[in-house]
Amino acid sequence: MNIQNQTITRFKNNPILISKDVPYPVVTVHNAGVVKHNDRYLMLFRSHLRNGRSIIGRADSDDGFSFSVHPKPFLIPSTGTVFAEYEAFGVEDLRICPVEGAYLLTYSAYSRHGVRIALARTSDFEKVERVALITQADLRNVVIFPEKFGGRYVRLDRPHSEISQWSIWISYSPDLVHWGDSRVIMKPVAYHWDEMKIGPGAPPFKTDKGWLHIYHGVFKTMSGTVYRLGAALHDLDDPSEIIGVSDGWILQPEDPWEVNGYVPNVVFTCGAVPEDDGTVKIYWGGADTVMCVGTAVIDELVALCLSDSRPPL
Ligand code: BMA
Repeated sequence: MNIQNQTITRFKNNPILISKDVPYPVVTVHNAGVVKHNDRYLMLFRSHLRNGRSIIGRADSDDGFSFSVHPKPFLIPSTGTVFAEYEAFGVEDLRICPVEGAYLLTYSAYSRHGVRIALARTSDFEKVERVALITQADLRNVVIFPEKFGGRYVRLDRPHSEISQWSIWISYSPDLVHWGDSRVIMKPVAYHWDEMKIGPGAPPFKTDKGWLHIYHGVFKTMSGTVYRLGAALHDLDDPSEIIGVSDGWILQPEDPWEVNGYVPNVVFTCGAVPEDDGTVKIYWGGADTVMCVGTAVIDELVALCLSDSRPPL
């Protein structure tokens, strides 16, 4: 059942990855970053362990739909380093940001001190180097733009506040370690599908009309929250300027493995891969339990942002 015009075409064999595909014991496979590297699709997915804490695994694919999982986890909480204190409760929701010929990995580091973002770097998905903890708590969902602007790296992030709804902010850095000039650029809209909170989703990618950002939005109902996906278009030269935001969601939980699972009624993205043919593969976790993929026409997503825009703030 699809109750709106189909913006994203779900892959017919969803879900594409489940816990049984993983050769070590995990209970979920979800919220994965995905990138195309040397003509192969690289997926870094989150899994809950039976103790409720998360680690990151790796899966590879030739076509972006059929993935095989590596025998060992890709990233587990650090021990014996400055990161250890802040990753003790697990590592979650990793994004793969292609920047300057390498991949910047941003992930949520959970500990008794709250959740903050750690940054790691890899060039080959074999060797991973942790760079820095780049936020304080509580802050998650950081995606870094593929290009620098005015000589600075730029990220979207999502601090948490009791006063204002969870909103999307932008921050700048000369060196990837020190971030500042932060300001809010997009907020939830009252009595709208994303009225409870919004947050960065997949790292933004370039289109003719602007940087396209697939984000998540949350709505609170009498029987819990619903996580959906939306699209926002940022100015090519100044990504702090949002040109348009699709008024409606582009994906909502509908398949049984999105409606029911570890956390019901969730579609949550950490990765999208634009293709040369003008389509984009969007990857999402279903109900915090499985991984799914769908395709969309990039021009159609852009048109939704431009023709049917709601105010960003
Ligand atoms: C958010 C994050 C995501 C998760 C979502 C739905 O707050 O924790 O990792 O997918 O909730 O449970």
